[in-house]
Amino acid sequence: MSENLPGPKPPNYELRWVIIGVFGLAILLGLSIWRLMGAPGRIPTTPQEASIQHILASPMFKHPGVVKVGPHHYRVAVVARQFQFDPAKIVVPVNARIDFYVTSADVIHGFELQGTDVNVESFPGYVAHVFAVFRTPHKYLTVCDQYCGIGHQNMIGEFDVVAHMPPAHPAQTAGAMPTAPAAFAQAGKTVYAAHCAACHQANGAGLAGAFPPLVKSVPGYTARVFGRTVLADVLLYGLKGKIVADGKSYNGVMPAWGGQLSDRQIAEVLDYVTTAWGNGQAEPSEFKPYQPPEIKAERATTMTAQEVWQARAKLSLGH
Ligand code: HEC
Ligand SMILES: [Cu+2]
Repeated sequence: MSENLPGPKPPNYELRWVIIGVFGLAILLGLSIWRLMGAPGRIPTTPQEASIQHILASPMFKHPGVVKVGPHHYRVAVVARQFQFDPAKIVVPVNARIDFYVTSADVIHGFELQGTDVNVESFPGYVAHVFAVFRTPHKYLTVCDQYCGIGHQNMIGEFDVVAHMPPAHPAQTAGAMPTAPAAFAQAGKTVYAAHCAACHQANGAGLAGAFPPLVKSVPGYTARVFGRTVLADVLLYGLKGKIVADGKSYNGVMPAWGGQLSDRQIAEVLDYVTTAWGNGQAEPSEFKPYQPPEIKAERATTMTAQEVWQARAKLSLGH
């Protein structure tokens, strides 16, 4: 009753709201710090760093630069790092489709071709993709438009669109990789019969519910940007986790073969499964057979069968 009467307010009337306000702020601040400090759902740092290494070790980014992938079609792979672009100078021809793939080796950078619409953010652990066609010869600057540290202003590269490409350096054409003799796939057939057919069957059709088919599903890997590497990982390190292949679910364990088979045998069996049973026709046109050095390099990235499963999940093949 007495509170509704006019008259002097109790002495701490305003202070009450100050205290409630300060407490509210403290709770909000505490909650945000708690989230940043490792509460569930925080931005993962370790797995992401692992995938930076994985991306940088992949065939596309191991030797970044320009690769001709078809008539009037080029692929440009760029690695941004503090404080430069690799490669610093890029040359492409006019009237060709240019696919840019940009990744970052350390912090967030940008890749902007000044005066054009080509402008992507490059996050460590991710690959940005954009394509463009340039109609007239011109020299552009490539700049990093995300402040990335003290040397940020030095992150400038050159991008030249020329009327005629200079003769390609051998390492700059997709065909530069040594082509496997047909003998590779042939030898792979023997490896397959000895080590794989028991589960995946001689005709590659697998056994519904137990062993996934390799028909159709293998070209799904090689058609994706990092699929080629992940397919080699499946062989070297195995695969464990729920997957969907050709519309059916599997949740088994693919044994790791890295310990039993040599680099050459793994390249051989991969060259067999990527070409047998009509898979060859489904491969992308720039597909090149596996060779032992690629397998050898992939052995350097030690993975578990679960990690391979995670890498496969990123390809959106079905899981
Ligand atoms: C003991 C049985 C077994 C053997 C032997 C075996 N695999 Fe597998 N493989 C599996 C299983 C099970 C899976 C699915 C794993 C899962 O569910 O995560 C699989 C998955 C795969 C995949 C991925 C398929 C997809 O759709 O993602 C490939 C490729 C593959 N195996 C190739 C081979 C090759 C090549 C060999 C021989 C060197 C081989 N496998 C030997 C059981 C086997
Ligand atoms: Cu930068």
